[in-house]
Amino acid sequence: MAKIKKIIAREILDSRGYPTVESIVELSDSAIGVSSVPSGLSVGRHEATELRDNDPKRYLGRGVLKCLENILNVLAPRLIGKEASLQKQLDEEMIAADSTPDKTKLGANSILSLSCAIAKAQALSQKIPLYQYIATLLGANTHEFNIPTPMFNILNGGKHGGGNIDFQEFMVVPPKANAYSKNLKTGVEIYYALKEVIQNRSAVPLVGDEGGYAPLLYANSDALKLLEDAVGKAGYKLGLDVFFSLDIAASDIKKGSAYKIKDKPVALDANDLLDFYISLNEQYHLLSLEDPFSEDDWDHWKNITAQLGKDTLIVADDLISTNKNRLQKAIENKACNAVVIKPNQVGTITEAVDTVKAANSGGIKVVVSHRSGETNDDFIADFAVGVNADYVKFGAPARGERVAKYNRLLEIEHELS
Ligand code: 2PG
Ligand code: MG
Repeated sequence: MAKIKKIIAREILDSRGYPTVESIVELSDSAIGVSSVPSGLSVGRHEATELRDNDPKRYLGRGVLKCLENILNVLAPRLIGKEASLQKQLDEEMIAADSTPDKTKLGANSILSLSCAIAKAQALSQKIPLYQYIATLLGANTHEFNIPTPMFNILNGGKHGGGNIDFQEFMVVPPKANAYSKNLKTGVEIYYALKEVIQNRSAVPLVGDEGGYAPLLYANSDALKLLEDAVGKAGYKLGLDVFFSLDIAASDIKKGSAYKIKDKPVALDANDLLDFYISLNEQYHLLSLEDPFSEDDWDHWKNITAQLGKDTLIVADDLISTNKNRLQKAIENKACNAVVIKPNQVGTITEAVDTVKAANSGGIKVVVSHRSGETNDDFIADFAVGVNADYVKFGAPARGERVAKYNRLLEIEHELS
């Protein structure tokens, strides 16, 4: 049984060049866990607080020196000397030290970097893989593991695409039945083909925040046509070898009470937008549709789940924000049938695991996700395997901070075989 001996915190950069927090936790048996936190751009209103310095003289206010102070002066003194195996108690200790409902005082970024670093150090101390340690937190079978199916975000829009088109993520998803390494190859080959499809139209294949291409297009439906061409060019069949998924991130396209999309000359109300989704779904048989409506529009979430939920995953990201209570409400209201889990939306591993438990008991599919601002930390890959997620969203299969996660899944697949 090892105790927490030493805690170090540093300000490092994420994939956007924004500062983020890295924590290093050393145990009495010399096991060390290092973890850095990601950061979202399309941030839900119900997410826990990401604390920034707001000092305009440093990094345009994006510095995280206050987080480092909170870690060293407030959290470390409460954690040092404690048993590292008591993840739940340690996370609760940090929640209590913050004492606000949204972690506004100390910052979810400060707390999560420690929560993850403790988990990594403890797994090392127990000489077990991190995914196995995560499974013990869930109270799950630690002998049977699966690699979740990847959703490859190969075309970026919305806030991640700098205004090229409205919908945020256009994803290709291979079948669940296939081995992960085979599915990775499929995603990568379609990604290569998409570059050619874009170049053949004399456009420059520049990429967005998650490494997917971000061409300037007239309509969101044009992006689906490009994807369709790429699938064919790569030698695959849509609906057989691969399926389409969308993350609309609808809170970001809502202006007042209406949604403005390039495909229509006038802004749409929620019912018209639903009709638009229904027509897209008739054409493409979408595997999943994430955040189709804004984060508090419960009525239309219920409506779309009733209408499309039988064959399509209606995935709640901003609506739930990995918050267990909001997920309970969604289950009671049948407002979704799948949920995105992002540990930094709540701020501790324990809370993220609790939301997964609620999803499992409510029959809700689990999509474990990175953020658009990432580091090379591959914690989320182990987390996804440990909680037995159905799907993972790690962006495009390109750029260092994205492939770190895809490559870690390859490593786990190899280990399990
Ligand atoms: C999303 C995420 C991750 P962000 O909306 O699902 O893909 O984006 O991290 O910017 O919130
Ligand atoms: Mg989302």
